[in-house]
Amino acid sequence: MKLYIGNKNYSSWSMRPWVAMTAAGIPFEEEIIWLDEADTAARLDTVSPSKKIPVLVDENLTVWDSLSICEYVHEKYPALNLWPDDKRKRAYGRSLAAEMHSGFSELRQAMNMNIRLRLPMKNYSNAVARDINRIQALWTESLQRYGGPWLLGATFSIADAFYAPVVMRFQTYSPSLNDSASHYMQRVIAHPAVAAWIAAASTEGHAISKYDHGHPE
Ligand SMILES: N[C@@H](CCC(=O)N[C@@H](CS)C(=O)NCC(=O)O)C(=O)O
Repeated sequence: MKLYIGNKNYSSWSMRPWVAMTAAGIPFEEEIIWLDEADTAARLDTVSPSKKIPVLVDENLTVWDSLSICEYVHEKYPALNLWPDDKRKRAYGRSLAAEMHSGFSELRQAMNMNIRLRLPMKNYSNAVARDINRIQALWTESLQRYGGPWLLGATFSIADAFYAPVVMRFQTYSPSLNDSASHYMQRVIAHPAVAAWIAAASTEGHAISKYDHGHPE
């Protein structure tokens, strides 16, 4: 399988399946399509039906969109527990991932992912504060419900992979968080799959200057 991704420093959507697959030990090749460069559109055109990454190619099958890629690899490797066996726990985990996938647009705009940047943000809108509070509440509730250290308990799942880019954003912009959320963040940052992504992001170059001084919108 080959996973096409964007810059590790900026591409929050790419981070999700890459981290989920790496954490589960699924073998895959990766190819980076550098964003915001002269040939980006042409390269996206050749691999991605949606002209966006991430895209997974498995022989003659193309799977696009971060969530469907994670669901596909979970079905291909069910024994790796990217989702839990228990149907109710799995439904809860899918709710976490779906809420991230379709929500938090205020936070995503105001705090774009830029792993190399440190820019503590003193003021943000009420809408961004609501997103931060909601994420903090759902982390805290999940950790209490399943006992941690990950959102669904003992195994790092697709739900954790979906929130890993939020952890990167919180690391950059430093909103104040409760202890449970802060400790969860530290565990995510230290997870070997996330640490490998961060290390690559730190040295990959290909800076996009409009994103390198904070939030663009
Ligand atoms: N909902 C999609 C979003 C994918 C997306 O927006 N990808 C961005 C990069 S993070 C992209 O490919 N942008 C193309 C471009 O900037 O030219 C997913 O979950 O995969």
